[in-house]
Amino acid sequence: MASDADCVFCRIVAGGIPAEVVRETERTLAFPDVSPQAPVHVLVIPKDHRADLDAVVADDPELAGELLRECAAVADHLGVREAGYRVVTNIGAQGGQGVFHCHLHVLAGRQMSDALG
Ligand code: IU
Repeated sequence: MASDADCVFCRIVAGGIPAEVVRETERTLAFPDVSPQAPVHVLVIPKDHRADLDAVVADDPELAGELLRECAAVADHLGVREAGYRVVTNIGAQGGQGVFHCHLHVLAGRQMSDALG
């Protein structure tokens, strides 16, 4: 499905919900998380609707690679790549996913704990 009218991230892609664009490619968009958990907290998403990274890897591994490259590009763009950053993606309800449109969290700007949940 290219777009889901009920999906909040599809509505951001379509421009129906405003978001500051941090980076954009033909197939990806990066914008700040509305509830930042670190000084830098950006979400990198595919523009087409995909439920999670698992679905992207299964359907379009090249896009999965592009999403990961975009995380590094966001870190570069925001000047945190050298200091270090964290990339997290939650998959499924038990994985802690709340929005069911694939997104990679890019977190930086503070020391990350070694706890992984
Ligand atoms: P999760 O991995 O699905 O749990 O993360 C969803 C994230 O989406 C969470 O950090 C929210 O703050 C964020 N978010 C957002 O940035 N804008 C929105 O309109 C909504 C959620 I709804």
